[in-house]
Amino acid sequence: MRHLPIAAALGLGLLCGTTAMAGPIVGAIDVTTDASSFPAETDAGPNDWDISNLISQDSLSASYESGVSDFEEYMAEGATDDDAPGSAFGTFAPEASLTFELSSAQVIDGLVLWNRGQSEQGIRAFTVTTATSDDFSDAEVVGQFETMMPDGEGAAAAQIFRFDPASALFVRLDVTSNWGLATMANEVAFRRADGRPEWASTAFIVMLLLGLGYSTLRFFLPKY
Ligand SMILES: [Ca+2]
Repeated sequence: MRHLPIAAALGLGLLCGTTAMAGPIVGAIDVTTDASSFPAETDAGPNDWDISNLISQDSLSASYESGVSDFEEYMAEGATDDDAPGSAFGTFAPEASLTFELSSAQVIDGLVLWNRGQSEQGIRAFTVTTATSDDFSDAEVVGQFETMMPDGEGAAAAQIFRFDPASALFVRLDVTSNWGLATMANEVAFRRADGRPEWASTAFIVMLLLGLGYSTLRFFLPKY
């Protein structure tokens, strides 16, 4: 019974330590697609709808520092994308494969998508696959998702999609449908799973010390 406080402290600490894990937001260093983007000459300028616009941060209302900014803290700022010309990807292909390359192999457990705000535009359903090999020979399908229908108001809100932690140097979004007119999106970034507890680490230490202190006191107190 004397070891009960220690066990309780460890148990509670581990419980808290596993309920909330911190992790930074991570941007890709490159992105490619098998789909043809809208012809540049039909819009405001060259490469206006190029796939590289997906990782530009150009029209986000608040920028992040890849690998540094805390994902949850950044998301709490409520950054939107204003749908500005020249900062979105667009294709008429209803199905498109979007392949992102990260700066190094790392464990990720989510992504954030700023889709299109215009009605009948934007990614609808998509599958997420991760890999550490560029030929995707070790590919792992981590989830299938559907976005919210664009409200037609213009600015696009962030949509977060979480999945089980998976090793990734490459992340592929296979778009399987759009919201009617075109497959478009403003920006994509990822969430790295750092595997360290957030605020709960403080609670863990406090409970561990309390448990150890109580056990030590019990050990030296006279026993009747
Ligand atoms: Ca963009």
